[in-house]
Amino acid sequence: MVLANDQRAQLEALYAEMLPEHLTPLWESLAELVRPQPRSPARVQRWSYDVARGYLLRAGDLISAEQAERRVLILENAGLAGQSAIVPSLYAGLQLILPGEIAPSHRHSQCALRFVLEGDGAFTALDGEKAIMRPFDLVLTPGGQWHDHGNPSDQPMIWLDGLDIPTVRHFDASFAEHLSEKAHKETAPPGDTLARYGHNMRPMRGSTADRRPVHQPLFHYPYAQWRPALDAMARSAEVDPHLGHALEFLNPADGGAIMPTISAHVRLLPAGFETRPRRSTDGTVFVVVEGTGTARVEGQDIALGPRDIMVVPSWHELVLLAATDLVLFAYSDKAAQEKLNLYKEMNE
Ligand code: 1HN
Repeated sequence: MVLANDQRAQLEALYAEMLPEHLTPLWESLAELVRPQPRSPARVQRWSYDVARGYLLRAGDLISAEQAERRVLILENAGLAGQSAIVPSLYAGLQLILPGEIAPSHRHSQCALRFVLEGDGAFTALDGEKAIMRPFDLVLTPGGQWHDHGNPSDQPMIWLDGLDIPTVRHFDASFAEHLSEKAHKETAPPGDTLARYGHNMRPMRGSTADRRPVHQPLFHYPYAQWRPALDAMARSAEVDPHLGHALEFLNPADGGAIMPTISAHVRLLPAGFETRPRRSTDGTVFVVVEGTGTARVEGQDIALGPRDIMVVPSWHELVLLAATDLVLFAYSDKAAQEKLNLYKEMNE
């Protein structure tokens, strides 16, 4: 805006007078408020699993899971300091549960996913039904459902938590409560829901509607199912130039994203493959499941190794280069953006 000196002075005087009335001029901030394209405050970042794990295990010596309620190190984006956010809409954390520990039952408005990184045999119980967690399993705890965790195995268990905390905060819509008992009473044998809804089938009679919400029955997507599916796809399908071989996790109730605010997928990039450049409005959290490679984000190279975690904010150009076969898990707020008609991508 080009303004004459005296006009500027008079406007500044006006702003100063209005300020106590909580009135501010749109014309001074319009260009900043309505951007021609996204300019995320979030930064591109990678967390080395080994470094984060070291700190998490040290926290494990100092505070119990029960004391902490959830023993988690937040992966906080440097561009969003103090917001407990990895991208403006989403949260990420690394949770540790040691042998014999429990994390008590609670429920809240926020939706969560767990992606197992280490250990075998701990569980998440959802409304009293356990999902036994194995490496690289995806487990959901959708909003409003009671959940507790326990580790009856003899190994530490570490998983990535992905939640829509900043989204719920944005809408000022957070409710939470604790169960009076530490663990929910068992309502079904482990794996019951997976057997009924995890194979493109659903019960004809003996509906679980009294126990599982009809709109969101399935909450366990085992590695033992998704990994062979990805392999079969890689053997038979032509590789997508932007994504590699990619499969999205679905809610069997409606064929849509796993939860109302969060989408998740896995992909396999064959050794030597380099993706075409792509950008999308859903800032995305990636986890390396296996292999090594490089992420080139806006021309900046980030080395990727097993279990590393990387965030690529909205509208950053991403090229992935696979040194070996590279398998990635990813989650984003695409599900929420599509509902709001905001989602866009650009594939070069
Ligand atoms: C939560 O419920 C869990 O259940 C983990 O494991 C992390 C962070 C904020 C709010 C709720 C869990 C969380 C959380």
